[in-house]
Amino acid sequence: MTKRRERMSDKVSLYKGDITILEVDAIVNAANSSLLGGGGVDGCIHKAAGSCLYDECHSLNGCETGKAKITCGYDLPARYVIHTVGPVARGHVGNAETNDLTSCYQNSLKLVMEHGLSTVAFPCISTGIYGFPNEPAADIALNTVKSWIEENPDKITRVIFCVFLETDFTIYKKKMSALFQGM
Ligand code: AR6
Repeated sequence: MTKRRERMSDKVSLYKGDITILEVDAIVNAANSSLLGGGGVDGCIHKAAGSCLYDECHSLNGCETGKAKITCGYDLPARYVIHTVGPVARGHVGNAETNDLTSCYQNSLKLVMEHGLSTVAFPCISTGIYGFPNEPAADIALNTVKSWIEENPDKITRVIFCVFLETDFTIYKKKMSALFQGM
């Protein structure tokens, strides 16, 4: 049987399951540009956080692709939600999709740092309804976070990659053990 939690290093870990139960400083939401909720992980986060999250999101005037905005976590165990908007890839990975997905991770981590937070959990942004292929999306997520940790070694205590599907768990586990050894 596959283990559902992997601690790859002091700084990163892999968890398979529902992001809304994680007791971390911030969870990241794979939102759409309206920030007013939707399906997938976005729907789960809004449902678990309650209607105050919708009200705060409503005041933010949306969010562009690749950018990120932060709100309180309300009824979630997480203190904050960082809402980022991934590219709509529909199976295509070109420069625009790659750059936008990279920006999602970078801009989310920038908010983590600006708010002095130390633990953050990411879902597999864009790989569900937005159709970004899983393997290249994992490469972008992992390499962007790795670079960020290397550039900001004192700024964060833990990044959790929260996957939902067995296929992502397998992809992340393999890539993470190669990429984060000794970190
Ligand atoms: N916890 C963690 N991951 C989850 C959860 C959960 N509770 N539920 C789903 N996932 P998606 P996108 C995984 O579709 O592709 C929404 O309608 C899911 O298995 O949520 O960025 C928004 O409003 C997948 O691995 O996000 C946008 O319109 C990953 O989360 C659009 O979908 C992302 O899948 C965004 O699409």
